[in-house]
Amino acid sequence: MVAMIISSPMDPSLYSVRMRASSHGQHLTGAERIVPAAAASEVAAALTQRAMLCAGGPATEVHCSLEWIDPARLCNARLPDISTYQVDTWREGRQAASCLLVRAGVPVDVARQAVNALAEGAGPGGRVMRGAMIVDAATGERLESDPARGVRASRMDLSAELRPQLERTLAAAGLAHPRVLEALVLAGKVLQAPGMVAELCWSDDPAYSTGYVADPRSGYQRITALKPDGDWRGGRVFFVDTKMASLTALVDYLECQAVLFNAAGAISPPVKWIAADE
Ligand code: WAQ
Ligand code: MG
Repeated sequence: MVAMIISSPMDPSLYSVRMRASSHGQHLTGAERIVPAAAASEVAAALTQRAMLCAGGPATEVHCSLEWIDPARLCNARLPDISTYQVDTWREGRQAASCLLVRAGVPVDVARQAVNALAEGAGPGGRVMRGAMIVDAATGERLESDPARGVRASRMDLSAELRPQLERTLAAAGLAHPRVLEALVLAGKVLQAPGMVAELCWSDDPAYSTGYVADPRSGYQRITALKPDGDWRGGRVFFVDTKMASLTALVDYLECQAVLFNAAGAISPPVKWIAADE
């Protein structure tokens, strides 16, 4: 008789499944999920396959880890609301980004300095960082200890129930691109961090120029162009109120705290950005 151990579909445990792949020391791709125990090995296989088929490959090293999440430490949360500002040019988009950051409580010079840092490549030698800059929202000082890596938000996902439902609503709103869902989940976790004032982001993908400014009150505010087509620079900035939380507590939350989203926010139809005198 062959004994089989299968985790029961009723097992309420959740696992963090994380994959990262590199080619000769250069980061290629990464992805992560939080899934029920019964799905963990299947999801690990799917992420590993994604790494092996990655366009920039072949991957020479693939790391995939599965980690049990202590249910007592899991945080359940609701995703931010989504709005979209349409701009005619990336220059207008960058002005809109500064303006939304100011509305979130970031001084205008700090906002502009951060936009310029991403535009010029915020890593050493003007390269793209692997993670985010952390900026003191009051002074503009950069606080991340490693300027090449920055800080990486990790251990966040949608619940198994919310994922298909959100995929449908995003598709119906014309937001089917997987980057939207991924960035929304990341921003959702970031906005709940202690002392978080706002986040600024645009992709390093030369073919993807939409980015966003997120803040706890206004949610996830997309801006349709934040860089010229073909620009390979991009990144993220987390603006923090250092009086509200220590850097150690903030980084620990961003990297380690498991956050599972089980409710969606509202989605507003796109509107034309109108610059106000701010
Ligand atoms: N934590 C912190 N920073 C990160 C992380 C992370 N987990 N992942 C990426 N970054 C930083 C890193 O510097 C990347 O170069 C930069 O962010 C951009 O990452 O609504 O796709 O994955 O239409 O290229 C936003 C708009 C898309 C989506 C953002 O970012 C929409 C995107 P990418
Ligand atoms: Mg990228």
